[in-house]
Amino acid sequence: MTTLAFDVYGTLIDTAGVTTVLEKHLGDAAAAAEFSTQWRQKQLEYTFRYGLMGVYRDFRVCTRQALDFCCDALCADVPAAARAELMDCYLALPAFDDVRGGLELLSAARAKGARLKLYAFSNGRPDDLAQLLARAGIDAHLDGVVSVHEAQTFKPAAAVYRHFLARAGAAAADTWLISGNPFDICGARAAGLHALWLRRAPAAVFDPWEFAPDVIAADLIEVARRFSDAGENSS
Ligand code: LAC
Repeated sequence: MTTLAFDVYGTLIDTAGVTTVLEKHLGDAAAAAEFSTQWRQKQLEYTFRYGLMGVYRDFRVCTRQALDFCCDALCADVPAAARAELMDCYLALPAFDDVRGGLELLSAARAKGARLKLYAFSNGRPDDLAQLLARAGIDAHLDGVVSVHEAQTFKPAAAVYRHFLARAGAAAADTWLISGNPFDICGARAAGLHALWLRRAPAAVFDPWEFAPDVIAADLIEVARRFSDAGENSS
């Protein structure tokens, strides 16, 4: 049995989906794109910092604090109601275009005998993830959703990858993390899992660390083709 753990934000779900609402409030497309990038970077920085501090504040808190930081840092006059709208937007972010097709291919492969288990595995809160994946219409393809919330820390702490394996009842040697986030790939490799980096931007550069991805793919269709014959002849 091969277990695939799909990262959510930046892998299945596009965090740049906030750009349209940001543009409405900031009034210009370039400012909205810049804000969206910085918001995401700050959100992740906060997860790393809380992780190192040994203090847990959930992902929604990190997202909100990062939003408030960006409003201050970028001198954006975003009133409270607009900030609330942006936070709601985070619960309805879109899936990347290739995601539904890729998951359908994997589901079809399973129906033909591929021995695969499919999970979402994310920093997000369980209730936020349930809403997000349902609204994006992809939850039905998954065997389960594992949140770091259950381990009370964030990726790339080794504890969260161990938690994933325990929840999925999977061995590290049979498990692949599929992620668009290089720090997540490094964390999974350091914890002994296999890892596939979804290089969503062709110009993206991977960190020059010893924890490199086993495989690089451009989209979920390529991922699905790679795993479609997984373990058909083994247990
Ligand atoms: C997640 C982060 C990496 O979904 O965004 O876990």
